[in-house]
Amino acid sequence: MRKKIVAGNWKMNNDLAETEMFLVELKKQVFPENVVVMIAPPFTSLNHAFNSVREHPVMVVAQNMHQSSDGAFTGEISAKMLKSVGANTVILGHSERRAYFMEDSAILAEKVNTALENKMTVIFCIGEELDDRKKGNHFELIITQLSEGLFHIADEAWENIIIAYEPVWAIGTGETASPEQAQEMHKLIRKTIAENYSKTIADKVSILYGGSVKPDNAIEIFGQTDVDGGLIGGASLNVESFMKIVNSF
Ligand code: G2H
Repeated sequence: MRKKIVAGNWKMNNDLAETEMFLVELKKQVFPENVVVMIAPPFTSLNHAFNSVREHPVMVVAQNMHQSSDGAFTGEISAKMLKSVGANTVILGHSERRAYFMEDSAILAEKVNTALENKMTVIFCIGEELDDRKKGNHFELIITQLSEGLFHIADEAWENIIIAYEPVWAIGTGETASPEQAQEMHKLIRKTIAENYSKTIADKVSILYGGSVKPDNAIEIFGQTDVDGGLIGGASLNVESFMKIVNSF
């Protein structure tokens, strides 16, 4: 059985007081036993969130980290720093990092290595732009992002990898991939992992869908065979809508 996961990616939202207001509400909720619930607050709220949810089945994860272990990288955060504030999981390769912060596959492969060396779990994001889909390049592009970012890792490292497929054209736009489009891509991702590693490994990897997941479309998307949950942006900022999505399996 693969893990079902719902992860809220807060992006650059919620200061410390807003984080606490959200957590006060979240901690009153009962989570389904078969779903791993994660939230990814900004760096400034990580430690507070980690301490606040200690007694609750919510994992606190980071949205990014630097590939180096330490040094003169003004404004950056290392794996060790994240772990010191309770974040043992990190989102890497989000399309916003790729697009606005020029993170290419080479940098992301380094970040993956650093995270794994530090015994962290990685939520590795991949996704095509609208133009790629229009040109029919989307399958090829996803295979390239997968292989350049991840296919150098050892078999056993896959235990610490979660994939998030996020078509860029569906992020924050209100436009969602259809359940069939999501399933088609998730199936391809799993098949590609099986071909490059093994079916056993591929069958165990959780593949999340991200891109305008909302309470009214989550059930259909999560109902697809190869969709194991979601990476949720906008709809994770409100406890009520987030919980509806958590309860959508
Ligand atoms: C995709 C997603 C969360 P949203 O980036 O990572 O955001 O749900 O707002 O499209």
